[in-house]
Amino acid sequence: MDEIRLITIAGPPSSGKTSVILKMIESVEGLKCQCGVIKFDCISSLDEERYTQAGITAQTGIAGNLCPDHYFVSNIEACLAWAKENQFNTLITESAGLCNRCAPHLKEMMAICVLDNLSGINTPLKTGPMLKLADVVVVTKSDLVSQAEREVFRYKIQQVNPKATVLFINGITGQGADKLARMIGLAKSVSNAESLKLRFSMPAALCSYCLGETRVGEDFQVGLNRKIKLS
Ligand SMILES: Nc1nc2c(ncn2[C@@H]2O[C@H](COP(=O)(O)OP(=O)(O)OP(=O)(O)O)[C@@H](O)[C@H]2O)c(=O)[nH]1
Ligand SMILES: [Zn+2]
Ligand SMILES: [Zn+2]
Repeated sequence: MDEIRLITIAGPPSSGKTSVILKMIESVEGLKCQCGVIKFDCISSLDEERYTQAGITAQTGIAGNLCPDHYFVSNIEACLAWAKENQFNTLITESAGLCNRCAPHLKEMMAICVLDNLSGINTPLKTGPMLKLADVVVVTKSDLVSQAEREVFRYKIQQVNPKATVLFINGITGQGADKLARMIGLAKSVSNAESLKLRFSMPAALCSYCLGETRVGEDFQVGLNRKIKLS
């Protein structure tokens, strides 16, 4: 059975995911023709065009009003089948990571989180399992901050995820992308989606508001909800 190296890349909007993926693919000889990228987003995305312009086969999945990671997990099997049909040996998924509580990361499969060094030093502390459970954390836009800010950011990442390898990559020049390329060379492959498991169970979201309720009062709140404690 064909094996596919599946790599999940997640990070906040505009953190530099596409830039890093493009530079990484370019730095591995022959990868361009052997890999496919699928972008998961909520509302719209122009990433597919950027990949296509770079000669990379890409697709887009728009989650609409669903959490993009819930949408991801219900579609990853079809994405693997697509990659097989195209005879790729590598499938990269790029997720918007809008809801910081979910993560598309899968057990055994290489998991990468991309964070923007400009986003504030406490961003790592506010980022959930997509950072905490990543194997590699890529920090972009460090060209725009001081050495001290780079080191503080690295320290904050390590507080949340001490095991991850932290790589500083410039998404514009590609500086540092070769290190990531070497790491993906070690990534494991999978032959079918049935054996895959999420690293983290998705948070429950099942209440009247998920089903379209717009009225605010308590009488309209059915299902899972939690009340704020005010002192
Ligand atoms: N200065 C600087 N700019 C960067 C770097 N990496 C990315 N950018 C810029 O940041 C912006 C967003 O980069 P993208 O690669 O589109 O980010 P993304 O995470 O893929 O964005 P979405 O998929 O739309 O969420 C672009 O204008 C990039 O040129 C970097 O290392 N340094
Ligand atoms: Zn992108
Ligand atoms: Zn979510």
